[in-house]
Amino acid sequence: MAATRKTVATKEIKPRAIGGKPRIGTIKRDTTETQIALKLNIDGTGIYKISTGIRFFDHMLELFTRHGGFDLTLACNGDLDVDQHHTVEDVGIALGEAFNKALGDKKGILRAGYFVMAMDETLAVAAVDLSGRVAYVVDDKVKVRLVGDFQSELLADFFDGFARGAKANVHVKTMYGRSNHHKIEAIFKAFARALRGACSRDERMAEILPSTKGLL
Ligand SMILES: [Mn+2]
Repeated sequence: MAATRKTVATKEIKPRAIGGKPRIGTIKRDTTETQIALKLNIDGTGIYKISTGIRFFDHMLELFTRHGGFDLTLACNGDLDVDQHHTVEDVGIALGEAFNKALGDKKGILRAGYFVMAMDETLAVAAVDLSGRVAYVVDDKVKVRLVGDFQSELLADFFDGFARGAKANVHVKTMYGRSNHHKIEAIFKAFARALRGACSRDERMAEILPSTKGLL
């Protein structure tokens, strides 16, 4: 005889709104060297459409978007006939500016974040503080001039630009590794996840500025 099953009424649980509406930053930046159109949603799901003319750089920005849980639409038309410098630096600046704009007064965010990212034989760390101050340190241990089609020395210029645009402190470091592709990729993944943490909303401190200075 089959047991009679009682239907138990459960209370309807409403999904809790975590922290309000998505934070979006739109940037249009035109110079004689680069033309950039960018739309960032910090509270995204990793959706991207990215075109810089440098395929390896696109690859890095795509995985940055996915690992950060952001949404990013970015088109850059730069003077790649000169070299990649202006394109990479200006994309860094515009992306940083988009974060700064999207975060607004920075109330109720964690503000600082860090991550240690393993990628096969490579380990990279990143630390970010959305402090309102500008500084960057890049130690990538890349030994070659080109990784794919990307001029590897420009990694530092990207983070320099980002730190200026976002008014942030950004430190990224490859601890060890063999593959130069992995060294740069692990840095971008660690950076994305550190930044994701820094941008995260802190419900308990929702109305509080995460600084004793009164301004970020
Ligand atoms: Mn890769």
